[in-house]
Amino acid sequence: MNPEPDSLNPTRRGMLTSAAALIGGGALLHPAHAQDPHAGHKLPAATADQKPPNTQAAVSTGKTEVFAPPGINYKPVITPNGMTLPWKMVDGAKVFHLVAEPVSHEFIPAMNDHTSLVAECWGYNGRIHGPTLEAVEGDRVRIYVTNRLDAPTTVHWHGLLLPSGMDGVGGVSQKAIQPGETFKYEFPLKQHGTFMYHSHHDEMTQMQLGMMGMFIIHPAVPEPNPPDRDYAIMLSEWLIEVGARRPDPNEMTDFNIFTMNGRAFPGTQPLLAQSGERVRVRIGNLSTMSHHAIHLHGHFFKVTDTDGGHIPEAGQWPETTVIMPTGSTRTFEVGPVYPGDWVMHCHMLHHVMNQMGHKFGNLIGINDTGLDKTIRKLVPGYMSMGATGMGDMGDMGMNVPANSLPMIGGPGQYDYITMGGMFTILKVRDSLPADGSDPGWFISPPGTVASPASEADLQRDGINPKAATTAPATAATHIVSAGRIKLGGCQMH
Ligand SMILES: [Cu+2]
Repeated sequence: MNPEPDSLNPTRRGMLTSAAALIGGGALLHPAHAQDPHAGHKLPAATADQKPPNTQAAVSTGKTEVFAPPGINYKPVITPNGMTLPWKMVDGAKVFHLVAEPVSHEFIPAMNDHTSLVAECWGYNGRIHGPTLEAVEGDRVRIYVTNRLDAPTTVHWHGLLLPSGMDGVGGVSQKAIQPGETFKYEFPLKQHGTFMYHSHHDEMTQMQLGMMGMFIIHPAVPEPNPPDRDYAIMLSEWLIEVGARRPDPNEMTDFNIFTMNGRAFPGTQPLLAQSGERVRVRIGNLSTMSHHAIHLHGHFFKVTDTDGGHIPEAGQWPETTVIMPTGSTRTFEVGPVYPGDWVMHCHMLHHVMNQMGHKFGNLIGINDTGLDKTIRKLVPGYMSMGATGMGDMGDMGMNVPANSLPMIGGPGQYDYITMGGMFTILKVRDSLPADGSDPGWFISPPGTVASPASEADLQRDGINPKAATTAPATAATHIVSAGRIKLGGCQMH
C-alpha cells in the first residue's frame, strides 16, 4: 500500500495561498501589554472594506474525504465536513505531510435565504480545521510540517505519549518552525484512542485562527466488535464581526461563531446511520475559552474514552449530554440507533446561534405596537426585535452586510429551525442512499408527529385550553409562605 496522493506534494496549493500570508500579520502582532493585562486583547478585527487578502485561494468548502487505502485493518474514521490526511509507507514508517498555511474557509455555504460566510483563517493543507490524522497503535509515524505562514509555528500532539523533544511546544521542546522551513517529527505510537494536534506557538492567535485537527489511533489488535460508524468532530469558537473577513484572534469572551469541524449550522454535514447500528462519536474541544455541553436527542450513550485512555466498562454510565472541557477529547458510543432526525448540539444556548449580537436589552413581554413607526421617523428602516423572543430573527429577511449571518438557524422540514452554530443532526434511516449523500428530512410514520389537538381529543380527555391555571392555595403553600416571612424578619437582615 503506497498511496501517493498529491497532498504529499503540496506545492500546487501553496502557489495559490502564499499571497495571503503577506496580509494581516501586522494586525496580529501582540502590542506590549500595558498595565491592564488585557489591554493587548482588544485590537479591531478586519472589516468588510478591507479586500479579501487572497482572492486566488481556493475556498475550503468542507467536503468530506475519508482515507481508506487497501490493506488497513480498521474501519476508517469519518470527519464530517473534513478530510483524513493520506499517508504513505516508507521504510516501515507511516509518512504524513502537514502544511501550515492561510486558508479561505467557508463556515456556512450559501443557501436560498443567505450568502455564504467565508473568512481568512490559518489552517493546514488548505483546510479548516487541518485534516484528521489516522494511524494504528504500534505504527512509527514520521510527520513533516512545512510552514507557509508569515509567522513561526510548531505542532503539538495533544494526548500522545512521546519523547519530550517531539512534544511540539515552542521554546520548551524545540525551536519554532520559521516561515519556509520544514520540520520532521518522528515517534512510535504507544497507545490508541482519540487525540488532537494543534499549534503550540503563539497559541492564542494561531489556534483561534484555526490551527488544529484530530489525531485518531486505532488499537493494534482490531476491536472484536467495532461500531458500524465512527465519526470525529472538533469543536471550536470564533469571533467574526458582522461583515468582517478575518476572525479576531484577540477575543477573550465574546465569540459569535461556534463550529463543529469548522462549520456552523446550517453548514454542518449530518451524521448518517442505518437503523439499529452502533455509532461512535469522537469529539475534541479546542475552543479558546469555552467548554461545551454536547447533547444528543432520542438516545443515551456511554463515554468510553477520554484523551487519557479507555474507561473501564464499570466506570461508564449512561448520559445524554457530555461536557467537553476545552483541551480534551471524549469518545462515546450510541446504539442501537432509532430512525429519525435526532439533533446533536451544544446545550449552552448562546452557542447555538450564529453572528447575532447578544448585548441588547431584554424586550420579552414589551408591547412594541407603534414603537417602530415612532422610531422610523428618526431612524429610517428601524425594526424592533425580541418582544416575543428571537425565534423569528432568522427568516424575517433583514438586510445584512455581505458575508454575514446575524441570525440564528436555518430552514427545517416543518418550520424555521431556531438553532444554528454548534448544531448538527444524526440522521438514522432504515436504508440510506448508496452514495452516502444526505437522505433529506425524516418522513415520520403517520400518527407519530406532534400536531394540533382536535376538538374530539380535548373533549375526550377533559382538557380546557382556556381554564385558569392558578392553583388554589393549599396548606403546604401557606407553610412555605410563613417560613419566608419568618426568614425575612430575621434581625440579621
Ligand atoms: Cu457550547
